[in-house]
Order: sequence, then structure tokens, then C-alpha cells
Amino acid sequence: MTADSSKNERYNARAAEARWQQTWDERGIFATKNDDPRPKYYVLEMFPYPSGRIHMGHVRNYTMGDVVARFKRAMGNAVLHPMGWDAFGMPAENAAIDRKVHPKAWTYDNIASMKAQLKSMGLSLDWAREIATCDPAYYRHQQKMFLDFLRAGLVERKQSKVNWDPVDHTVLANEQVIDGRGWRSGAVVEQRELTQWFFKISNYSEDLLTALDTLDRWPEKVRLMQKNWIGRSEGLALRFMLDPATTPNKESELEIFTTRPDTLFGAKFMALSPDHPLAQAAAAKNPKLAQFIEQCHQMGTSQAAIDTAEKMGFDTGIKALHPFDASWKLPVYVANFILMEYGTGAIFGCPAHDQRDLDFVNKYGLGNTPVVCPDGQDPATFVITTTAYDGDGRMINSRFLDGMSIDEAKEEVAKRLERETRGNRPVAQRQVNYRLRDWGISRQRYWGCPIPIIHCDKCGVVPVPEKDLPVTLPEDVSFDKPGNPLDRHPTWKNVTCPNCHGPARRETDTMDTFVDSSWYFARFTDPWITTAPTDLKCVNEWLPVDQYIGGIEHAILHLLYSRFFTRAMHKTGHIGMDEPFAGLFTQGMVVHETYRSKSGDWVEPANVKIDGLGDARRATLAATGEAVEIGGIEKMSKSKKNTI
Ligand code: OW5
Ligand code: ZN
Repeated sequence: MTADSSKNERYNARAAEARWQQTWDERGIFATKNDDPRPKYYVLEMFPYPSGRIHMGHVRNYTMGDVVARFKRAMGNAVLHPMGWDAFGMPAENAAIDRKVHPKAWTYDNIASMKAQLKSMGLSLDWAREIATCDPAYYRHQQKMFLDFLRAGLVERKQSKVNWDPVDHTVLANEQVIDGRGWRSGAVVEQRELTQWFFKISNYSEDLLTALDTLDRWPEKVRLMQKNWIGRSEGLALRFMLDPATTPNKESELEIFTTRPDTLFGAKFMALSPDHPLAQAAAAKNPKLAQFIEQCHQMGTSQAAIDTAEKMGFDTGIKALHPFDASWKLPVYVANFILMEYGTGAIFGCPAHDQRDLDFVNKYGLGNTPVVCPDGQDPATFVITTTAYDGDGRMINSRFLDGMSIDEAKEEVAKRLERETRGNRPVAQRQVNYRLRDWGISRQRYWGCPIPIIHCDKCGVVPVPEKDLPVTLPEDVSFDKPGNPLDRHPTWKNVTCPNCHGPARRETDTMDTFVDSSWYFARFTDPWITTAPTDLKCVNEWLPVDQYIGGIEHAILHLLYSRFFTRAMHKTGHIGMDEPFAGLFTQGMVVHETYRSKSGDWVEPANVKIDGLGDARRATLAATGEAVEIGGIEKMSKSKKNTI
């Protein structure tokens, strides 16, 4: 609108909205009272990262929530519609590194400008309940719950393999490793064994899975994504005998996990994870194998990295005996696509019915024998060449299993092998496996919630006594060197042990920011209480959230972590239920075409001139006429510059 029209129009938005917004503020009409007797309705949008300024994704999200809030208010409900800030995280630290501004100052400046922007939208929010996760008044309660979870057996400290960036001196999430290199430094990522803190989300694998069926106001798509992420599979843990003449230290057996025991007669090889103890033992006597394992470790740990990397193996010379025929010997390989974290870190490969195994045998010339024949195919002529068959059918080439269905064959194999014993133990046992791993929450970063633990040489791991909470971040830190500023702070980490009063050190890792966002919705129900994370009466009256609204990119991580955290809070007495979000609406991404210049740099849409239509559509740099390559339509992002 022009300056002129703003005077003449009947509705002068600029003046009217500011006036009404001020009146709403003064009268506090969107402030909700916890003792309001009307029926309660809790509508919540995923709270923002204070990244600088709001973007179109925020506008969509908070507008939708506002429509619901105003509708429910008009219908006579007491509506809770709060807002806060997901304020910890790497962007604040990166700003500190790049622009020499303190993460705290950067964060609170951004909060101020984004709050002004949200206010100018006229959203009907209860600002009296505003929280920021970087406020010690918030994170002290998170530290308290960490200690409660620890006592309840829901927290564990263990060694685990991580992606380590040797230049930035930090652990990287799997998503931050691109083609084996750190996303920021470009350095080749190493795999390191680090001791880290874990939340035992896998204790709840089965419950998190079955309770998905009760979430009837969630999108089917999100439930399916969580189901696949949890990845329940039924199978058989099966002990293969090894030929001790071929093993490094006379090892005599190898336990594997399989979901396809029906395909045992199609086995062509065994494969071990590079981290399997047997692989390690063999490598100790074989430098070439040690070298191969080293090479495997140069690859990222993510499933995506493993799926896209070329299948590689190394024949250890070890032979395994087929469980139904001791004269049938299978070569044992170490292979880069077997994860130690899944099952036992060892498999048998049936190439005809598994694509990875087929790619593997085709590379190493081990052949394949189909053992499941699709209906309508002639078993005599059915062959597999480059595409594995994983569909239904009848068993063939499988001795006593021939003619059975897959399910009958699975049952028959399980029955026979669980009856058979070796060393007083059954050769096989039915087992349920989950893909879901425990949640590693340690980050070697400054701008996060300190983990309230003290390390003492005498007493080991000692929880910070509750009277000493919160453990607050020191403010005098420097970002001039890579690594964790908490670690090299001159005094912060030196403390006396609460147990023996000797010299001890603070834990310098901070928590993953997804911990912060796993319970903020509960804190909103009474953000004023200082003695506990939640007031039980308030939290149980308001929760579960009636309508939660946010981006689809959180379908798995945030929405699964929050479901776990709510269960953990339930177990430790901070909440009275298991499911935090009764209704969920997910919005998609705002997208735009991408453009690249000849030199490969991303180009902003504003600088591109488009001519022609359909196949004749061409792009050039508006300024110079240089040809521009038109790329895919992708989620708007600063890095790809496809924003308007
Ligand atoms: C926006 C939603 C997002 C979420 C909410 C807050 C974005 C949808 C996708 N703090 C966490 C968070 O996600 C939430 C916790 C509960 C874990 C865009 C994104 C988009 C992005 C960038 C730009 C334009 C559009 C251009 C930027 C150019 C700058 C120059 N989405 N759609 N469009 N916080 O702050 O990211 O999922 O529900 O609202 O989002 S958040
Ligand atoms: Zn001690």
C-alpha cells in the first residue's frame, strides 16, 4: 500500500492494527488463567529458533495456530496459546565465531526482533508465559529431570562410535557428514570411540510403536514414518559353527541375526561388521584386513552413507558351517555395509532375495541360488541376475522346505533350530529387534544446557547435588579457537567433588537442543513455578496439547523425542500421561526453483532472468546475460539462495 492510500482507505491497516494490538496488550486479553473454569483447549505451534527474522514458514505456522485459537475462544473455551524460544544451538555459536558477538547477546537480540515481528502479525498469544530455553530459570529444571532420569535408569553413559571432525574438534550428527567430510570444515571425518551420555529411548521401542495406533488425530504419514524409524523386526538369533582351523584364535561359533531364516539354503557368504570382535581379532593377524577396516572407518556412520557407498568386502579366510549341513562351508567376509549396532553385527548373505547381498556377490563372483519362486514362474527356469526378488512365493532349492510358503519355512527353520542345542544352549532363538537406537545427547559445544555431572578420579561419575542447580554457563568465553570453550575455560570446570571433597572436574559437554524442545509444551502450563519443572495439577489439566502444528521436518526426531520424554517425565513423577500431542497437523515446506551459475555458485531468483516456456525455458544472469543452470524445486534455504 502506498503512503497515500493508507490515508484514504476506509481500513487503515498500519494505524488500526497497531492501535488494536496495543489495546490487546494493555488489557491482557490473550493471557490465560489456569483457574479459568471453562473447558480447556491447548493449541500450540512449534516454537521458533531465534535465528534472526521470521520467514514465510513461520508466518504460515503461526497463522494457522492463531485461527484455531481464535475459533476455540469464540466457541467458549479457555484457550492456552503460548509462545517461546528454542534458543540454544549451533547457529548462535557460529555467529560468535564469524562475527565476534556473544551467543547470548546474539540470541536475545534476535528474540527481540522476532518478537516484534510476531506482535506485528497480531497473533493472539499469551506473552505472559514466554520462555527461552537458554534461560537458567528454564534449564535448571531440565538438569533436575536429567538427574531424575539417571536415578530411574533412563540415562546411561557409554562408549559409542561418533563422527569426529578433526578440524572443528567436534562430534557431527550423521546429517552433518556430506560425502565423508565435515559440512563446515570440509575435513575428512573420522570415526571415534567417545564416552557419551544417552537417553534410553530404546527402553520404550515397543510402547512408542504400539501407542502410535492411539494417535488417531495424527497424520497417517507421520505415524508411518515413526513406525519405520522404530523398525521392529521379528527374526532369529542363530549360532553358526565356525571351522576352528580357519579362525584367528580357535573361535568356534558366530552368532547372527536374520529376519529371513527361510532363505538359509540360498546362503552364499557370511559378513561381519568392521567393528565385530571376530573381524578385529582377524585384523590383528592380518595387516591387509586391518587396512581394509581402517578404510571402512573413513566412511560416515549414517544409514544414508552406508546405503550409497559402494559395497566392499574382504575375505577373512574363515569358514562357517551351514546349520543344516556341516559339509557346506561358507566364506566369512568383513563388509562395509554391516552395522555393529544392528542385531549382532553379523549376517548370512542370501543374494537372490536381498539387493545388497546380490550387489556384493556380483562384485566378488560368489553366485546366487534362488530359493523363493514367485507364483506363476517356473522354478526350473527362474533365475536372478542383477535384481533381487524380495516378494512372496513358494520355497525351492531348499531340501525339506521345498513347496512351503515363506511363513511356513520361517516357522519350520525356527522350530528345528531352537530344538537343537550346542553347549546347553539352543542353536537359535526367536528375537524381536528394533532399528531405534538410544539417543546420544552429548554435544561438545558451549551454547547448550550443561550436563549436571562431576567427574572425580576417586568417585567416578557424581551427579551435581540438587541444591547446586542450576549449573550455569560461564559468560567469559572465547571462540577464537576450534573446540569447546567450556573445556578450555580457565576455571569453570574445576570444582570440588560433592562426595569426597577432593579436586574434580565438571562435565563440559552440553545437551542436544532437542532435549530443550522435548518438554517446553509442559512448562508452558505453569512457567512460573520455581520448585519443580511442572505443577502436576496444571500440567495434567492442560495436556495433552489438543492441536499441535509444525513442520513435517520434525515428523521423526522432535515428535519422537517428545513422546519419549513425556514417558520419562511420567515415570519420574513430573506428568500424568504418556502422549503429549493429541492432535497434530504438519505443514510442508515453502519451496522454490534453484539456480546455479557457470562457476557452480547458487544464484538468487531475483538475479535471474527467465525466457521461454516448457522445454525452451532458459535462465540467464539478469546483469550479465551469462547462462544459468535451472535446478530442482527445493526447500527454500539460505545456502541454496532460492529465497524471495
Ligand atoms: C516453521 C516451520 C517449523 C516449525 C516452526 C518453527 C517450518 C516449516 C518448513 N525450534 C524448532 C523449529 O523448527 C521446533 C522445535 C519444536 C524442535 C520454510 C521452512 C522456509 C525456510 C526459510 C525461508 C523461507 C521458508 C527463507 C529464509 C531466508 C532468510 C534470508 N519451512 N517452510 N518454509 N524452529 O524456527 O525452524 O517446522 O513448525 O515454524 O520453525 S523453526
Ligand atoms: Zn570424589
